[in-house]
Amino acid sequence: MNKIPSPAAPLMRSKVSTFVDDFMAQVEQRNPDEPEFLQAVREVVSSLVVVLQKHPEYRKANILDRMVEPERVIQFRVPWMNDADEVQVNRGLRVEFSSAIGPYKGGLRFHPSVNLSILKFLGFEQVFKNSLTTLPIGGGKGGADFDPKGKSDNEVMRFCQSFMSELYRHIGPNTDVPAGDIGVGGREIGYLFGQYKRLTNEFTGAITGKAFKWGGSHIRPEATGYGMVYFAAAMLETQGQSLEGKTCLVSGAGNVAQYAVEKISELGGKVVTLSDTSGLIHDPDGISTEKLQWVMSLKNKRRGRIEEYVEAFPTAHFTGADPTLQSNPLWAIAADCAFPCATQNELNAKDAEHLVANGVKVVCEGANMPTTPEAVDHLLDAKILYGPGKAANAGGVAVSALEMAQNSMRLTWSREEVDQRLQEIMRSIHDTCAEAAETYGTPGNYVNGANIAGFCKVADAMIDQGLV
Ligand code: NDP
Ligand code: 2IT
Repeated sequence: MNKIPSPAAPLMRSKVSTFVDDFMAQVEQRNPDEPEFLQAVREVVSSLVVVLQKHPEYRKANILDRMVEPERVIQFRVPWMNDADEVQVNRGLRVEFSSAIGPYKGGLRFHPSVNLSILKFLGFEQVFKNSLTTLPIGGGKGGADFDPKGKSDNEVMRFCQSFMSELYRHIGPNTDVPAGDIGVGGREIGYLFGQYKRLTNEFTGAITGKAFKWGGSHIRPEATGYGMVYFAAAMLETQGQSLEGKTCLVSGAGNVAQYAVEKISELGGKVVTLSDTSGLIHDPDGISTEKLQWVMSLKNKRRGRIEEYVEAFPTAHFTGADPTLQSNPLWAIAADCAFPCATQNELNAKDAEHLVANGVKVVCEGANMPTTPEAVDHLLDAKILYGPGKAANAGGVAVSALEMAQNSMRLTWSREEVDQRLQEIMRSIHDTCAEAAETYGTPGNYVNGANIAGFCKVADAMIDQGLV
């Protein structure tokens, strides 16, 4: 355990960073080659020094060292046959990070980039996020380095069935409850649940994101995007503002981005961008309801590229993705609000400079850790309203927990009821983060607020439950 700066001493920036550096040196030594995980841990630990100073009980129980170690990591082989009758092998993983406040809960990601570092960063973030939701869920994350892009429905089904043939023994409605994430949407959840049910001979809420007709919850598909917009609206409200009339940038074109566009438009904002791995579209007229329906059909049914948008709507422009560029042209478009909804580290320091120079008021994260640490510092220094993903995108997992509750009761709530609960939860997360930031001396800093409030609940539960 590292030495925390004494509570009696004034909390100098240099002492904080010495503690963080020493702590991170240990974490790095134990987890080499896990840059995303180390990035996520560093951010959280940097927020927590003030809490550890005030709470000797957390130091005595060595909570921080315990929290950065997942309770369990499962890795398995996923063999499957493609349409050409060729044997394929992928790697499956489930990181069961913390069950301090409830069953492990978090999504599955199918993407070629998936590895232990990425799933540990996502699982670690999930612990704090789930704690903030007010609901009894622990944290986990899983997935595979499988790329659903370009695969037939039958190939995706065979992959999902093979993946679940191992995962089923580790999950359950009171143990670990997976859901979707990048590359895992309604189609994949259907195949995964079908195989789970077949193997266990039980119809239970062991997976969320199910279709409404067979055990899902209203508003779960919408929840992450809607929740993020509710969070942004709450941040704006603290400055007497709203989304009405605001020009907004949204990145991504998947589940989170789509419903972010829908809710921003409903609240009077104008979304002018979307993107995918092929590049970005800029539609200065705004993405109307009709255009959004077209994007949903493109992405969720035809599974095409965002580039096709400009053929359907010629007033828009397409810019192809260029990995040699040092910044993303999407974030250089002048706007009032920015909503990164694609993937981690998609908004860097240069991008943040562009946003600030263009007078952005809000940056609110639908994706997990989309903003690099340098970019976050830049936004905070510029006093931009910045909503970190673990708070702002918690609406998805919150409605997953409401799906679990409905499954346990064998009842379903109406759209209105679930949306009402989602709005209350996002409001509560916002207020909790704002209060924690204020209590610990950094008013308006939602990063510190989210990390501190998320941490304290889990830490208290760990102390109550003893050394397990
Ligand atoms: P989807 O798979 O539905 O969509 C992801 C979108 O981001 C796609 O447009 C995809 O492009 C793009 N994208 C993915 N990876 C990259 C990359 N490396 N570079 C550029 N673009 C990329 O995923 P979701 O919308 O569900 O997830 C988006 C983000 O939101 C993720 O960070 C996820 O962890 C987070 N999140 C999701 C929640 C949920 O409920 N689904 C809840 C909370 C957070 P393409 O179409 O070309 O693949
Ligand atoms: O990152 C996330 O919060 C999700 N992908 C949703 C997890 C869930 O269990 O609904």
